[in-house]
Amino acid sequence: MPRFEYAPAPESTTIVDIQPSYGLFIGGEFVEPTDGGVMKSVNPASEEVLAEVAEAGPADVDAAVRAARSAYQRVWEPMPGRERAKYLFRIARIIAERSRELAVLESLDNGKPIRESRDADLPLVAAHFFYYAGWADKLGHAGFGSDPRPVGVAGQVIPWNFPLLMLAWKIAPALACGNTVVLKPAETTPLSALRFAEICQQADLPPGVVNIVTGAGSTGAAVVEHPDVDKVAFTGSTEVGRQIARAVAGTRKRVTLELGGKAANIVFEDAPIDQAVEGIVNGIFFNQGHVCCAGSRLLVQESVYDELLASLKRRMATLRIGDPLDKNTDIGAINSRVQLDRIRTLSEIGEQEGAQPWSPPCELPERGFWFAPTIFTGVTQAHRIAREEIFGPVLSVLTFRTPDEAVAKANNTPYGLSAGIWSDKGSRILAIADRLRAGVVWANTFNKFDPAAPFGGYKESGYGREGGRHGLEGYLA
Ligand code: TAP
Repeated sequence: MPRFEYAPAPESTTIVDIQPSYGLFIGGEFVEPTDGGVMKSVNPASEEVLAEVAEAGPADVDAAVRAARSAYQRVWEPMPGRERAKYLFRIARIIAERSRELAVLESLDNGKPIRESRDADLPLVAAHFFYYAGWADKLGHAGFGSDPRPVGVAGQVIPWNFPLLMLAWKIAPALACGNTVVLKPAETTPLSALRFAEICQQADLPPGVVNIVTGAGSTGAAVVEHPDVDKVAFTGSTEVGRQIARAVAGTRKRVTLELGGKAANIVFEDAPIDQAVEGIVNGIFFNQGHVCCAGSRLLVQESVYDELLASLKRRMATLRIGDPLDKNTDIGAINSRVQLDRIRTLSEIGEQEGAQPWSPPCELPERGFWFAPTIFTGVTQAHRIAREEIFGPVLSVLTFRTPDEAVAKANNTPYGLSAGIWSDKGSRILAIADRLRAGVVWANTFNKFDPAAPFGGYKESGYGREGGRHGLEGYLA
């Protein structure tokens, strides 16, 4: 099949003004850290330093929590929900207005393709604020009593894969319910959270309602362990989730954890194969596979295995890898060298354990962090690449013969965040979905998100739900 060559179509970066250095956002102002250090945020597609960012120490975190407590007591908790809603609507509108700038910044700092930051991340970020703005004056009708109260100060820690979207998932429901927040973005992707701080200023949000403390894991730990934090909300790895659960055990703190996943994407023989192939590609290569709910285990019914694999390989050969700011790019850069090393190590282990890797021929840029889209065949359930989260563009392919076998294999994982089912029969989809231990099950589609839909996991994928009416629960007393 002839392959189209695409002319470069780079998005301009002139819309984003990145300062050489940033302080911490505490009490409505950018301030220098008092006991912290400095770290650098790097563009993973070029390894160029984008900005220096403050690393908050315990005294800085303490100042942020104090600011949040004071704002909670003085203005935010006493404010009627309909007034809080106005601020949230204002933030949502500003995000929509500045979405191109935010999308470019997100792609620069994270490495994700502009097509995704522009068409997925940013619309969802704005939608989240709009959605929760709508709840702020209706909390008495949400099913949590006639006059539910906020919890207080929320300490929130987020990962690097969807920096601004994870911020929205955390901050929008917290504020709608009348809580104030101290949020720590990931070390490698702090810039969009700092831009969000500017948006809070632009929206005239009362000082101290939102505080952003940049830093590494120790800053996150200081937020989680601060005695005046009432609620901890964390998204990240299961390993750190465990540490956080231990840190808050025995305290009055509430906690919700959104952790890892190893989702099964199950293709039955009656599935529309071309559509399924699109869903498989979206399931594992969207955002370079840096997706907690990625469809990283493909389960194919044996009778259609050859046809599906041939079609999947043909489709993978058309994926374009490279400059995240090019509008034609499908797969961007891996977020950091550390993550690239992790993906490489697990892929090598996959080969050593006897699975066979395949990638389409593709040239990877010389600078930056890159990994070609890869599928492993000959994978068994015992292989580490079938059990552990790779968090990269690597798909493990397994087969099954009967629906029972598909369910047993899909559930054979310590995680339980998401799953996909591909079949022509609605009755089969419903019957299988009922038996899958996963928080979200997609049918004949994958990686679809909506602020009105709750999202969260079973087992080692965490507890609590974000999104929808359910997402209010963690922020109401
Ligand atoms: P983590 O290493 O867990 O980091 C997540 C956040 O926690 C980062 O901000 C990190 O700071 C901070 N952190 C690290 N150690 C900490 C500690 N001891 N106490 C408090 N905070 C600490 O995860 P990651 O590598 O950034 O993200 C990938 C993982 O997140 C994957 O496993 C993925 O599945 C999961 N994830 C889950 C979801 C949902 S919704 N379930 C969504 C996205 C990602 P640093 O950045 O400085 O390390």
